[in-house]
Amino acid sequence: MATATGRATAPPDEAGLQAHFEARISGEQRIEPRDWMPEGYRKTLIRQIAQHAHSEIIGMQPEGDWLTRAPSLRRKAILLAKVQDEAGHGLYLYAAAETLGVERADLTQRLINGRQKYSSIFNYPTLSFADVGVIGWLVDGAAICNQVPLCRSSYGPYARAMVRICKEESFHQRQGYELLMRMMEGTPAQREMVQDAVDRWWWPALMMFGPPDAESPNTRQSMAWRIKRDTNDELRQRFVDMTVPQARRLGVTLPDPELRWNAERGHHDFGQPDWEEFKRVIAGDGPCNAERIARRRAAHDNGAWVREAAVAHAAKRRARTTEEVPA
Ligand code: FAQ
Repeated sequence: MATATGRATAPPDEAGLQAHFEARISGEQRIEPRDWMPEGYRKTLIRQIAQHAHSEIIGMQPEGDWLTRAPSLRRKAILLAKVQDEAGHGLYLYAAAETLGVERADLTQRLINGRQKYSSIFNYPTLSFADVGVIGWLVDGAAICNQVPLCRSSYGPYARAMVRICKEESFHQRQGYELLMRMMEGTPAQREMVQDAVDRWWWPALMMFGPPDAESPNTRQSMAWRIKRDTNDELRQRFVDMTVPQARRLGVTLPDPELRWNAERGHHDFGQPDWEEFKRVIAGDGPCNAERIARRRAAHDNGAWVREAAVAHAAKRRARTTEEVPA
């Protein structure tokens, strides 16, 4: 390394790099792909971003199941656009993960082989069209609550991907809420469908934020590195506070007898999800885990010819460009 005076200096040692990294984090400066970073930081980011990307892709399935059964052309077009957006989110996130030195193909293998997780929420079935609305309202609502702070995550490519994703998730949430408003203006049977969907999705939506802080092995370090900006419990509380007035306006009951306003805390008190169920679902034993992974594996296998064709096409273009360059 050379100084302004042209005198050579020794490259910084590990302790110097670590100190520089920490100063950037505490100064709210972004870490970029070519910056030095501790191995644990890189691994944590790969784990979280890959899990997030897998969630977006697997998350296409529960709503995708209703594409052929949407009740009108308008609802079908909206749902199709939303499901396609989720594919796009997956791609931004895989691209962000690749800046950390992993390959998307490898991450996909890890998902299919069960070595990497995806969000617990997508292991529940969509039993009626009201589920499409409730996924938009509650699942995208929880996703926004969790992801808006990630726009300030310390890793540049992740934070920038999140900005775009959050804008689209916000549209998703509104379309879900609007769908439910329309159903609630409909027949008693439609209102019952909405309430039934809320009853089934409420607790799994609360689980999306992860285990309670006291049982979250990653939160403390991820907060110190400013990958995460809030704890799991803080975000869960924010989501409950945000959702209660929306439920009231919609005319549905949230299925929690302990849910009430606590004036002293300035927040709602609420009950705990069944954390044993959460553990089972993330260990692979939820209602739809096997089905979701089998479908993902089949899609991957069926798409092999597309990947091979794309590689062959790229090689052909490269060869043509090389031929065109004068010697
Ligand atoms: N499901 O120590 P923590 C969406 C795992 S996208 C499965 O608290 P951390 C859009 C966790 O990985 C939804 N596993 O972990 C959409 C860790 O396991 P590991 C996805 C979970 O990372 C809408 C262990 O438990 N969003 O919905 C879950 O600090 C509609 C211990 O947990 C993101 O991924 C869970 N719910 O905090 C798409 C957001 N919770 O890896 C389609 C980014 C925890 O050590 C339709 N991620 N685990 O073996 C995050 O914010 C964090 O990773 C948390 C977990 C908050 C999810």
